Amino acid sequence: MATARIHAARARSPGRPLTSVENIDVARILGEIADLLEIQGENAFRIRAYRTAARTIESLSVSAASLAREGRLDELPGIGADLAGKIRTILETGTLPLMHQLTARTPESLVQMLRIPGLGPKRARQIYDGLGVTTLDALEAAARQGRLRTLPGIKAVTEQKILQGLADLRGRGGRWRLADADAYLKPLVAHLNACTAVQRLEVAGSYRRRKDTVGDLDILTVSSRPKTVVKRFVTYPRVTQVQAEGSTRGSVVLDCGLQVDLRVVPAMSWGSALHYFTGSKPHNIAVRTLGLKRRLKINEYGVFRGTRRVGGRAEQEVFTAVGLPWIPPELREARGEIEAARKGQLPQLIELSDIRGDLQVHTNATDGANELGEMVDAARRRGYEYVAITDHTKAVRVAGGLTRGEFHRQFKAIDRLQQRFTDITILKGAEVDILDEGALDLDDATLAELDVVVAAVHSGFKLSRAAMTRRIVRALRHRRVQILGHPTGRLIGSREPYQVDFDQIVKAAAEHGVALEINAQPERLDLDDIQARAAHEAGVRLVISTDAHRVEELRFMRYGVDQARRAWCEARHVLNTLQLAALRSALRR
Ligand code: DGT
Ligand code: CA
Ligand code: CA
Ligand code: ZN
Repeated sequence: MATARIHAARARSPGRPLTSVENIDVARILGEIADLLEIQGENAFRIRAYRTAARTIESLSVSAASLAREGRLDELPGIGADLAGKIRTILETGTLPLMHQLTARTPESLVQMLRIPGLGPKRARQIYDGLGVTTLDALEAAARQGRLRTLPGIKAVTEQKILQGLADLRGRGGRWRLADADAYLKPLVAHLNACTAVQRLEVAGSYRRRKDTVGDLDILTVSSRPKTVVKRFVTYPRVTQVQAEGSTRGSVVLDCGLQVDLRVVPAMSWGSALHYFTGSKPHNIAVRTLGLKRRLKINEYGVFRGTRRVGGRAEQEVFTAVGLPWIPPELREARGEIEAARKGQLPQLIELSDIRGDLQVHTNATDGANELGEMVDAARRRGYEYVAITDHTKAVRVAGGLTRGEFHRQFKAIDRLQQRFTDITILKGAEVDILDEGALDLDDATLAELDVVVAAVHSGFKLSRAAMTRRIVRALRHRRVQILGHPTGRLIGSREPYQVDFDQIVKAAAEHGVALEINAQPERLDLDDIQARAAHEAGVRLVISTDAHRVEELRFMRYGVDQARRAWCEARHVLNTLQLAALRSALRR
């Protein structure tokens, strides 16, 4: 979908190359090509090559453009000279001729169907050929009327899944995962900061509050030449639609579909504008109401007593005016932060630098992309004191889960590797699958040898609420389980959490001393902010883990910490802020 808009952008300004193609764009184009190839019934090898390349590029921590400049694209795993050349073309032109050829050969409705979460190319083709479905509405009607199940291999549950996928696709309501918005934002901010008229810049709104998803981006700047800044903004090469262009504000849509608002304010209004546009709206209203009690008018222009300006240059002045200390943006949701601030009881929020290790990391022994040694070395380079290797158990077949024998081989490899490193401790772990009835997918003797046992649900999402609750509580009772991984199973924008009595999970976790995970994968962020807060307020300990499946994903820790901050977490609520010895005893039950 992003690619379609990229084409539109190029059509609008022929001959002008995109100056800032991001890794995420390259990944989307490669992924879309893989899907289109699959629809065309192409060779599986070729399809896989594109799909792997897409994942590799998406999770790079450096920009593909910089690798291309250094001629180093083909050093990436799975990317040979041919793919490297294609990636260079995408970077230079924003697209690939192959993309056009494939899209031209594929009916539009099939391309649309590919966007439905959970509907793959094979099935889309089958539905298209079998029923002649040419719009998403027709697809929905066919699913509701039970006509899809007249096709071989499609059952009632498949129809339900497709309907759910359609609802998710539409109901995402145009919200963006924070990490995706980040990827689009970075080059835009660089573009603005390169303009000498921009004296100060901050991204406000839900982005600054670090919400798990954002509706749009709100950029705030200070300048004495606002028109120049607005011009710079609306002429950003990736703008496809200018919705508003005023003397001090602008509003645009980028080629990916993301909306961005810009406001330019004078330096004397910076603080009050930053506070106002950071929100949230209910928080703003509460602060403004406090102001009214002191006969102060508080708005985006400043803090006023009558017509006299009494503050607004710095954000702190807004809070000071109403007798409060500065409140971190992550807390500004009108969830008790004003009360806490008034009593001097704001939490000392956890910071990324408090994190001493990662407790859920995968390797290529299962579905990870990197070798054990690479993951450990990357964790070490982040300055961690410890890292837990937690590959899947055998029930998670799609991930190539390990048998007990394979775990023992991995333990030996860890022992050997540990001898090479004195500055990081490798913890032996597993992400043990919780089976349908709540039993664990690994024998007790092997579990007893592990330093870190993460238990998690990977199948049977459709159990009743009662059965799912029983299943998880039973797993939490197992004396070897230390952490419940991605506790609700949600995937932002594509899968709802499974039905479960969350209060019972919290109660059982507290009773048995099991920690709940904040999984930092940008599409999981599971627990979410509200659940994580409920958990630690009930005395449950948390961990923040990246669930990294490749070296570059270790950086997702940032997003996990963001959500922990939104959950009012202090370092003491999170076990992986502890030094190794303390962590070990905290994990022991
Ligand atoms: P989003 O974009 O849906 O993720 O959420 P926000 O919080 O970024 O909301 P947005 O972009 O509509 O507006 C940015 C901020 O501007 C918002 O957090 C608070 C402020 N704001 C917008 N409209 C109003 C309003 O009517 N009253 C007050 N007090 N503040 C507002
Ligand atoms: Ca916003
Ligand atoms: Ca906005
Ligand atoms: Zn998992």
